[in-house]
Amino acid sequence: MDMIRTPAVFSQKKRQKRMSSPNLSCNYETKFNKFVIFIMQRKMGVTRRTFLMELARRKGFRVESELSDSVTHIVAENNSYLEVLDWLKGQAVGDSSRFELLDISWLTACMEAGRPIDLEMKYRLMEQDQSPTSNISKPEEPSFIASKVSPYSCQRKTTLKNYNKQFTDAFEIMAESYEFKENEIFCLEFLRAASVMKFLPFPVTRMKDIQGLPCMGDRVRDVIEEIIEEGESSRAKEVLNDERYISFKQFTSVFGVGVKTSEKWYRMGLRTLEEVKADKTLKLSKMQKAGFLYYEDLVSSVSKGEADAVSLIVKNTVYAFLPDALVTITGGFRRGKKIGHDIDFLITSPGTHEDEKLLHKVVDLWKKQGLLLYCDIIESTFAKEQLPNRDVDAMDRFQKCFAILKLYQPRAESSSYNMSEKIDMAEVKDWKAIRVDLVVTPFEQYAYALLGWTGSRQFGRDLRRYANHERKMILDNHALYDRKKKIFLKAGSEEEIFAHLGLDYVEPWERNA
Ligand code: DCT
Ligand code: MG
Repeated sequence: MDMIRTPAVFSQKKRQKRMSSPNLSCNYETKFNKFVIFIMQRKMGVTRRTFLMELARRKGFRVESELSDSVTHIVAENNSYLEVLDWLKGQAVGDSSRFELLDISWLTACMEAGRPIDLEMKYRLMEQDQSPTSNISKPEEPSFIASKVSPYSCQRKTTLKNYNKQFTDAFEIMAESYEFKENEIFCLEFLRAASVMKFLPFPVTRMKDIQGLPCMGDRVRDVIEEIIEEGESSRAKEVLNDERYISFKQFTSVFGVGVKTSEKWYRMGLRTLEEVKADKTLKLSKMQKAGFLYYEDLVSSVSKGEADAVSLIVKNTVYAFLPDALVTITGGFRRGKKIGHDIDFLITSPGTHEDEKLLHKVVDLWKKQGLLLYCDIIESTFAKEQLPNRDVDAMDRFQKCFAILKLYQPRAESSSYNMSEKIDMAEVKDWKAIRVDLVVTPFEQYAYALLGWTGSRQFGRDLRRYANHERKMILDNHALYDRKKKIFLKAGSEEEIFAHLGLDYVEPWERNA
């Protein structure tokens, strides 16, 4: 999680991740060379055709804009076999039998699969097909009812499969620029819209596709409309070129630097990290100093393999002091993500005693072993019977440690090196700095902590909003309180918390809202 939160909508890691800004260009590598697609514009319209061509190219298919000699597959929408033949005649095509004539459903199936799909009968346009859409189901919209989509992401099972990245990338850029302006309302509006788009089981290609969906305000619709029509959002592009945005993006990519510090630096006339580093009058916090020192390592994402390696270190160290402890990886990795910006751990123990020394013992051992590059332990401020916090972005009160660990990485094969090269190898850095969050929770609060720390942030935010507005309950990472009955609801598992809230259970990998 991020340390500096104001208005606390994006995590530090997300900022770091997005340093390699999503570009909006359109030069794609062809992955499937065996055939060449041509998409008919007739009855489809230029906008949708352009969109589909772009989408297919992005997925690695060869698509021609003109009906050239190399074309092998013709794709049509709402046209019968005879209508397509008729149209081909008009194009002065002699032998139309050299083409595969296919319905658009074949192409959308390919897009969904991300690879060519077999030319099954149901996709072929054939003579007996007199009506344009007979026998053809539209796999892109399987009984999808927009008006039934919940405005709360905790009621939308959202996996990592995102059909609408083009839209959600633009929304997240917009949201971040509003976050930098501390405009929380507009920021959340775009984050909510991005979350809804991530849930859709099909790519949006026309305005009709978003009709009836929640969280689609005018500002959001304008961006969608422009992307459908122009292939990109001029507003998102403007943001990416905006001086203030570019500076804030750099500043907040440093561990320990949030919007407030960025604002201060920007007002001082600083624009780049080089300028910040060169300014000797600035007083950097201990955290920011570590952020600059390990900058390169920390902005590069953490892989699943690295997370597993760190997990082993954390478990072994914790078990050495507390053999019956429960150590669980949370955050994005628990949701099935393959990369992250830090690794989040929850530590608890079924025993009745609470050991506030545990975290100190763990970091002391790492210090002795030379594995600890930075650490900041925050003591618990939790008091019994304290009501849950209503602020959905508030930091919880667990004892925790924000650390940077040194993870040694296996060296490349060195047997073939001669002596002088071996000496050079000794100077090669063979470790990577990794951000690790350790959170210690009392056993009876573990389920709540696990639910909160698994995220995503949007999922957690909506869960708490849902509890408050739909159930008159207050939820945070410690507890659930029923305001009407004036009681705390105990839970030993995440399933029980969903049940208390009257919600269907959502698996961790379905919480990528
Ligand atoms: N969290 C929380 N309370 C906060 C802030 C965050 O409960 N005040 C939760 C939400 C997600 C989880 O902690 C982990 O946070 P991050 O590490 O920021 O997010 P992530 O999903 O793990 O993303 P990343 O892969 O970038 O680390
Ligand atoms: Mg994380």
